Amino acid sequence: MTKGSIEVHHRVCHLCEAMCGLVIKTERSKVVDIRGDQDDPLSRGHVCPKAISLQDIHEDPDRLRKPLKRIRTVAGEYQHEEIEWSEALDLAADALASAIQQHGVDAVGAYFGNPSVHNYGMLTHQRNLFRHIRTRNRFSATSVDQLPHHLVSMWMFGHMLLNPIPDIDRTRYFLMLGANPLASNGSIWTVPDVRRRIKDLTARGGKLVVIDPRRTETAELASEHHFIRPGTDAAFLLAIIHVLFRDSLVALGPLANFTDGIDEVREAVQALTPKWGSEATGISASEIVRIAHELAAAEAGICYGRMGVSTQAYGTLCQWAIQVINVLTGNLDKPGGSLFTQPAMDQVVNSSPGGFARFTSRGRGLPEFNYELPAAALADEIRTPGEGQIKVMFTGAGNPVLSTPNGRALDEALEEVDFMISLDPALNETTRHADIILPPTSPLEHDHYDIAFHNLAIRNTSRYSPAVFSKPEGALHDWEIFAELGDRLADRLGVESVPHLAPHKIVDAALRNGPYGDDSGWGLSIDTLRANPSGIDLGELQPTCPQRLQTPGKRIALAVPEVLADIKRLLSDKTHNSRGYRLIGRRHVRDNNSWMHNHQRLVKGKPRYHLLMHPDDVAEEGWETGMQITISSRVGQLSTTLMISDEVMPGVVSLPHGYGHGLKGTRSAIANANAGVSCNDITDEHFLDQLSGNAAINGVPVELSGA
Ligand SMILES: Nc1nc2c(c(=O)[nH]1)N[C@H]1C(S)=C(S)[C@@H](COP(=O)(O)OP(=O)(O)OC[C@H]3O[C@@H](n4cnc5c(=O)[nH]c(N)nc54)[C@H](O)[C@@H]3O)O[C@H]1N2
Ligand SMILES: Nc1nc2c(c(=O)[nH]1)N[C@H]1C(S)=C(S)[C@@H](COP(=O)(O)OP(=O)(O)OC[C@H]3O[C@@H](n4cnc5c(=O)[nH]c(N)nc54)[C@H](O)[C@@H]3O)O[C@H]1N2
Ligand code: SF4
Ligand SMILES: [Mo]
Repeated sequence: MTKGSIEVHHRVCHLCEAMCGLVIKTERSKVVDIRGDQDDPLSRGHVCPKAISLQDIHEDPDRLRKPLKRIRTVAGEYQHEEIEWSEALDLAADALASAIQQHGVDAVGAYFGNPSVHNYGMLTHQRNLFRHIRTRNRFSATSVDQLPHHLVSMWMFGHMLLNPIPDIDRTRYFLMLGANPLASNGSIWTVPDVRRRIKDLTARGGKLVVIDPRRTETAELASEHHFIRPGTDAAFLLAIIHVLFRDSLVALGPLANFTDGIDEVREAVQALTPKWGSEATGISASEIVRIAHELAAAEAGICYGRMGVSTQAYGTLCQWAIQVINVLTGNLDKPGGSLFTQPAMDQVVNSSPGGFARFTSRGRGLPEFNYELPAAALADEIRTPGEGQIKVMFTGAGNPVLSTPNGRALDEALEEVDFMISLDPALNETTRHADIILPPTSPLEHDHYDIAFHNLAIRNTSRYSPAVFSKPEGALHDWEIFAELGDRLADRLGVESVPHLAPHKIVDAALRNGPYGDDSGWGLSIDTLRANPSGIDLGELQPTCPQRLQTPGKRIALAVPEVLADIKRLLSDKTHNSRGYRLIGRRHVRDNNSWMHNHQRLVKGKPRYHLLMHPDDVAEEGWETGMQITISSRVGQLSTTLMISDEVMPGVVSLPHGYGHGLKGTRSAIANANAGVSCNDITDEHFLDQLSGNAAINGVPVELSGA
């Protein structure tokens, strides 16, 4: 559509999981306005302050437009300089081929970061390269994040991507642990405009109960907030399950026809009384009993937990207990409870169900999940000599130096690989180690279909976004870089390459073959979506079980042996509930992990990377706001500014992640001027959810000194 010289584009925001619809106005090659798309059936006009930064990302003078090669200067220092695409791709392919020919495919390590799931070309075309590199040394941000969700879904429902989604718009009672959607805009739960949805919930007489060691923005809006000692949620949840059995509140409804393992679960929680739960968590036994009763009595209720409960020492046990509670109260697969989506491009049908512990890491014997090893083992796998050692490292859309535990050790290890390739638009803390950086087009220069997050949304919708700007001369999209590199590697290895089908063609085929495709009344395709630029509403979530279950016999498996064994680990763990300061993270609505600190409109205002500490603790230590505090853990220490806040509970300190910029050789002027410290310099790569190998970046034991 053209109005004078102003062009109007419809676009989905890909920055977080909320998938807000946008209307972007441009004049020639400039963005002149970005606002919410009122006609988007999911986001209904909502945006957060990050939406406008799509313009800043596009215009960022530090964003790489051409490949960089790292060279050593006469002074012995490293620096990056621009080279042509063909040279960069050849150098990268040479390094990969020679590592594979000399040492085998495991000599290539790969780490994929969070934005790789928000960029559909990265999802569709990774295999153009990695089908030639079936390495065991694959890592991703999943294992510093949602791995327990996938594992539990695989075990209980038969597919790692069959994640139940909280039906907030129809619920009466919402028990939320370790999530702060007011800042994060929802996770494993695509829920744009969550503030209004929470307000609507309480306005219709429903309740939101938040369990969090910090009184977050979400807790402020909740009907109730309870502090919990970090890392002890499993005890709270298991005690709730105990009460459901003890007080005869178990009522599965229709789920009873296809659920197994209830007796084993009853048996496993028999001794886990509210009193026991209370000792660990700090939440009183009577409150635990009351919450269990209220959830069970609600006409429709939800138990949901996110980052704060998956990235802790019992993350998998927590996510399992959450789903068990939803099943035992009859709230799974029920409107107003938690439901499975029926997306137009169904990842449950289109991808592998997942697998666990088919091999382990060489260094510490940590289990793979879905052919990925835990990110906490990456530095080990670079450093441990012998067969399978990583010689060439590939990173795509990730910044593990700032985002994975003991990032400093990884920062050092990355200097030890023979060659490193990064697919990334930024010269940052991680990519500064790369010999070759391959920068893709900006988000506004490529089209988008959200392959991942329609699968997790509170409503079934479908939306395609054409590119806002055409691709600059010579530039390549992420998917084209994978395809080009894949071809070159295939050539060097003497194997066949894969055809390059543009991502929208792959999506078109999936849509037309999907549940709303050619064989349905919807006739969904890229063409129908082009004709409906604000997206198409496919309706609210519906009960889908048992048909949607992917387990043998289409049954829900409650008694997961690995998890039941983990309850015993919890019971014998003397450190689980030990006193001393515990470190937790926090998110701010204007941050996005480590990578959006180079945009003035997002970083303006007071610095956001100070340490929060409760007034009683500060008084006891004899400290005051503004002091420099040294925080130490098993792996290292850092210093930052103290801020008194009764938002955090006594015994808990909070630092956000994703800061710690300003390292030598990086190129991000604004971020480097607001560098902050990286809390992952003190999170511990040995402090894990031992069952899954997921990093425990919350509840890390730390010591403080005011020197
Ligand atoms: N202590 C602590 N640590 C944490 C967390 C925490 O809460 N506390 N959170 C964890 C979580 S949930 C996550 S997901 C991870 C995130 O960890 P990562 O994914 O490793 O890190 P990001 O900061 O998201 O880095 C994203 C990178 O992708 C690049 N990028 C952005 N868009 C594109 C694109 O379209 N194409 C390409 N090729 N590159 C792109 C950016 O330039 C940047 O380098 O951090 C984890 N680490
Ligand atoms: N603005 C913004 N939005 C984002 C991101 C971002 O960096 N910034 N990152 C995106 C990503 S990659 C993800 S994965 C999602 C994450 O989405 P969320 O999980 O909703 O985000 P967090 O704010 O990390 O919420 C975790 C909460 O857990 C609490 N917590 C910490 N330890 C414990 C504990 O032991 N028990 C309990 N009960 N709570 C605990 C923390 O205080 C925090 O409030 O957000 C996404 N959206
Ligand atoms: S909440 Fe903000 S960052 Fe997330 S999709 Fe919406 S506008 Fe984008
Ligand atoms: Mo994440």
